[in-house]
Amino acid sequence: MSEQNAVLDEFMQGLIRRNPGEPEFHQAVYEVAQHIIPFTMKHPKYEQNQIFQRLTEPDRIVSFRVCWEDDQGHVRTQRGYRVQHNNAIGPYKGGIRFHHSVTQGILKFLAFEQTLKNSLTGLPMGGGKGGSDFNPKGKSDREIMRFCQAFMTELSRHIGPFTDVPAGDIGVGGREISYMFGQYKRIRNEFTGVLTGKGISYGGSEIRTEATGYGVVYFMQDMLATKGQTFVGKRCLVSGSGNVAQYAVEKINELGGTVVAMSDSSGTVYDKEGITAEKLAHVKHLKEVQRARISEYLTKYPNAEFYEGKTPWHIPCDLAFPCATQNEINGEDAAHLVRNGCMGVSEGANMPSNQDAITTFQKGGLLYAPSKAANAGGVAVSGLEMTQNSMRISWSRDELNTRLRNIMSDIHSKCVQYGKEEDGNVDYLKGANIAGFVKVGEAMLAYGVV
Ligand code: NDP
Ligand code: 2IT
Repeated sequence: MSEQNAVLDEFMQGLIRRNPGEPEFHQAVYEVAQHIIPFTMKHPKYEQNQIFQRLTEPDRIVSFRVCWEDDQGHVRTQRGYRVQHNNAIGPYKGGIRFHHSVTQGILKFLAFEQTLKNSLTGLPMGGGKGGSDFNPKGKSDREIMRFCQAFMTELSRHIGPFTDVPAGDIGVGGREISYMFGQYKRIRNEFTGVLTGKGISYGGSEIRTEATGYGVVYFMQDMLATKGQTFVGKRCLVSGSGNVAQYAVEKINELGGTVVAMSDSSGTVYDKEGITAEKLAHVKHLKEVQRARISEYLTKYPNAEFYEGKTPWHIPCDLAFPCATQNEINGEDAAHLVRNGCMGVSEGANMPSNQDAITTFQKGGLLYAPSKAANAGGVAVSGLEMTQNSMRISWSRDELNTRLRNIMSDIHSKCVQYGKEEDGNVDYLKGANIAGFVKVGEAMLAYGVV
């Protein structure tokens, strides 16, 4: 074993021992450590000051009970969390997830990734993540409101516009942010930019809703340009049908690509004629208004097919956009994509590809954009929402879209700067990890031992 591998191995063994039962956190740290450990061995100031070790230990984690009453008058109890991971370069910033699968380990992986992602945006934001094991599926609007209010009643004592600024994630969209913002305002008697993703008329930003999905596609556009290619005529798979997926599809269509699949946790819709703007409007209605399953797509468009319980990755495509959840692409799925001629993957979801899948993409020579780079557009526009709130102004859609486009290109350039290999290929994962780490690491060094 090389010295680097021995150090990496020892580091990971210690991390796993200190964080038992948190496989997603181990996976996220390994993905970064494989590049940062060798990097810090070449730059001893980071190693001597234990910068990476410190970066893998969250600043703090709060967990709290959330009690609420359902429509039948039954008392329900959930667990809420906020992982305040690192505030070296700005207030903690990151989404809130409501999903039955939420655990402390999942939020630790997300908060760790968020710290590096936020660093890549170039904006002054630290990393955090929160959420609850509350399952929003099948809940009435009033139940959602009561849960959001109960959750914020407790969370409000830990956040603030200069401390920690949460936003949306899985199960938390405009509706939930509004209920939480309303409750914060009521408890604190302050109208302040404490959450992002707010409605436009009460402190929200244009383009925030679209930003993650658009950014994922802009990043792919930049990767394709390095090969002299564009979206025109490319067949694309998009998993998920929530916020990120919807706006990824919208932008792919605008750039001349054809999306042939979308999905949710019940299965995949395959529409070989393409999910056009008109069909996408129907998906948005199904998901945002009716809160229905994706299989309902076939009621209006019977020429499509529905694969129950399946992900989209067996369908032939040129480009793939995982926009649902972590570990939704395994090694076998990745092998299908490579065999079927897929040339690029841009990750909308956080850590959607497992380690086997990433190895398969990289060996297959695909353009592979890891989530911390590709989906950073969402939090970037959240950062711009914070700026607008502080300045008490609102920028136009065009202004914000231009800023988002430039931020995604800057992130692409940073990945190339730190990830270009001797053969000319770009290892975007390595580039994103090192570029994200260096900015946070320099700030931590400046603060001394804290
Ligand atoms: P939404 O709640 O709007 O949509 C989530 C979508 O993913 C739904 O279609 C959902 O299906 C599907 N999904 C969720 N969990 C699973 C699962 N376990 N198996 C299969 N499908 C699943 O969330 P977002 O679109 O906001 O988030 C999607 C991903 O993007 C997440 O990984 C999130 O962390 C990431 N992300 C989000 C950002 C944002 O700005 N919102 C920013 C950056 C990253 P179903 O309805 O059936 O559960
Ligand atoms: O994973 C993410 O980057 C988000 N869920 C968005 C976070 C934010 O603060 O906008």
